Amino acid sequence: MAPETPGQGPSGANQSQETLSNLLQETRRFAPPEELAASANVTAAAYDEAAEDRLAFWERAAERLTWAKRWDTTLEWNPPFAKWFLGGQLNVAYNCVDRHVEAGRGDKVAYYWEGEPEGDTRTLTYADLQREVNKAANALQELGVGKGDRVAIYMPMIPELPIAMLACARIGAIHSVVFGGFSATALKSRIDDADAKLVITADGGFRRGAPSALKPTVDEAVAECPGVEHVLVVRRTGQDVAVTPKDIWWHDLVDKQSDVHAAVPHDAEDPLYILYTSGTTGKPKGILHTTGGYLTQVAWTHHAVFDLKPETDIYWCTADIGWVTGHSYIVYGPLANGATSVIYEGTPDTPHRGRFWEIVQKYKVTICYTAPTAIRTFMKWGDDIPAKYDMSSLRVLGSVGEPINPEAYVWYREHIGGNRCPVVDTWWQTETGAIMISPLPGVTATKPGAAMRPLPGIVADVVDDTGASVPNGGGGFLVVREPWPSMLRTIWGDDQRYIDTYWSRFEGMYFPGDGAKRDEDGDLWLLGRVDDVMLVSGHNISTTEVESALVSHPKVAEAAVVGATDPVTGQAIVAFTILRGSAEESDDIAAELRNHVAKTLGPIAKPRQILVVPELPKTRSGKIMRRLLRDVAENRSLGDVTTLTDSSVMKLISEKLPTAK
Ligand code: 6R9
Repeated sequence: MAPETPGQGPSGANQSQETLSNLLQETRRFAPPEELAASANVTAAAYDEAAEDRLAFWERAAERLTWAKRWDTTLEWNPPFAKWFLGGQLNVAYNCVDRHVEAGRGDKVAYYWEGEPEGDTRTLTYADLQREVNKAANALQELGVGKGDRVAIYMPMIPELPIAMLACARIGAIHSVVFGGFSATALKSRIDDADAKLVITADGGFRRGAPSALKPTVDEAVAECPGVEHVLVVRRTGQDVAVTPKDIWWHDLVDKQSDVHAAVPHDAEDPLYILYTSGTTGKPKGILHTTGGYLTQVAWTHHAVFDLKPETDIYWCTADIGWVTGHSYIVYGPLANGATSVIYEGTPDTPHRGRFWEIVQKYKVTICYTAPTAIRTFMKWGDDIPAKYDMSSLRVLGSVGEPINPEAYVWYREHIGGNRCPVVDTWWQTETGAIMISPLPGVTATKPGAAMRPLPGIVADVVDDTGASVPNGGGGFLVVREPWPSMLRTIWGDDQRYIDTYWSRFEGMYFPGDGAKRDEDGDLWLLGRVDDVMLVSGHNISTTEVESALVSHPKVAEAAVVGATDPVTGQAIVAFTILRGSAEESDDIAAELRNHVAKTLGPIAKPRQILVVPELPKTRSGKIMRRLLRDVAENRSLGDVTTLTDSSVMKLISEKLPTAK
């Protein structure tokens, strides 16, 4: 989630190095496996090279791409507006598809697509992808879509989704992918804001074993968007759909097109896409990414952070393409690197709770990139489920989306990675476009729960509320001090909001809205959104640390912690916990967990109240919505719940709280 009003949370403004908790003692270390380190794509030298000459480092990363015209200026920086590789020209789709075919790798698989219904699969080689993207690009042009036009894409996780994105990129149209779980209102506001002239969708997708319609939502949204000229519809589920005069079937239009299409080069700073952040309040922010710098950093980070060996690796990122993780690490990064990826349409529990591990076994996945929310769910379901599958192919594991609790990290390492695979905890945002802070799997001795160091070429820091760097052992606000190639260029149509949201809290620094601490070794630990920090008896305590302490108890799978107003302490800690599969709820569990937190973190962090709940409220991208839990804990009526995955969860939780009605 993106910062709405950074530093304006209940205690965010007070957060500083003196008062931020620095309580969690984590001593486990995991050195990189020797074999991986010996043949790693990127070694420790990269840090020195980038430190010596950052721009030269990014130039070398850009040289991994194929440019139609080399740039003249590596970086033009008029703070806070950056232009990278100015004067350079390239085509993103050519880089992601054609150049691999031209290099004789047309028969290499780009995507193994696994539909949710078992046995419903497709395999697309790079040559297949080239034909499909070309046909789609020709179709878009037949519909009058041209360079700079906006195309809204609202689709399930089917191959036509990346194909549609690449077709836009090829012709220079700007795509705006809207996650398929969003409502008609959310879709409409995004179509409106971007002023899209085309919407690409499907009749529906499969969700938890049944077809789930998308088209009616599009109809409802488009009815109020007069600027939309056409709706291009993929037939996926075959369910009955109403047909409006704007509708065109994908198979009627795209299938008949020529599979040849000349990719014209675009300027490095031409827009590639808009992606709206899942902001919880206010108008969604259209994060704008451009062409050359974005592709440079997503491709390099995918190569470096996952140690991707395109010839032998089978890479699987479990995110939805509707989020930035899917844009950068299912579509653009992996394809630019010529990777073979798995795309899975469905949910992890359909038709059974071992589906993910069955997919790993089936495709012999070597690199798996998923989110803490999923990992904690798997912990809750029990160790015996992954144990049934052969996952010996795995060699690198990644995590993204939220701070990963050390215990979840260790569980992931052990039960999924067989204690053999490095786990890379990757910090970044929709706004940053690509990974910013992460271990390198062949270099870094990792600490569970720490994102460790800014990647080579990234200058991040932790500062106090005056903007001064904190020393080792201190905590405060995460900032980025220098522009980076894949940074957002602005908020679509609103430069002022871009300045206000990200560049106004600290002079000359990008403020992502997250708290962090730098440990005694100088390694970084992300502490969640500063708006979530709690102020208890004058101490700033991060929700992340208390949650991690709770998850370190063998009976707890997942925890969410909030600060509720308290007459004595200012705020008091209220914890919502989900127990592991095998743990029984008992009367004394609350006391046991409170004591466990006090023992692990110190008495100041002891929750006032602990509730065992069946579920936690999550955004559609899987992040815990603490704001709603604060409402429950403070006995208020709930705020905006429209971004919740499942609004019935809040009722279940309220019922558990003795003081809440
Ligand atoms: C990629 C993505 C961004 C926010 C970010 C932060 C949280 C993401 C994290 C992490 C701790 C990590 N976040 N990765 N926090 N450790 N490894 O998730 O983008 O949806 O824009 O969310 O997610 O709070 O500011 P986005």
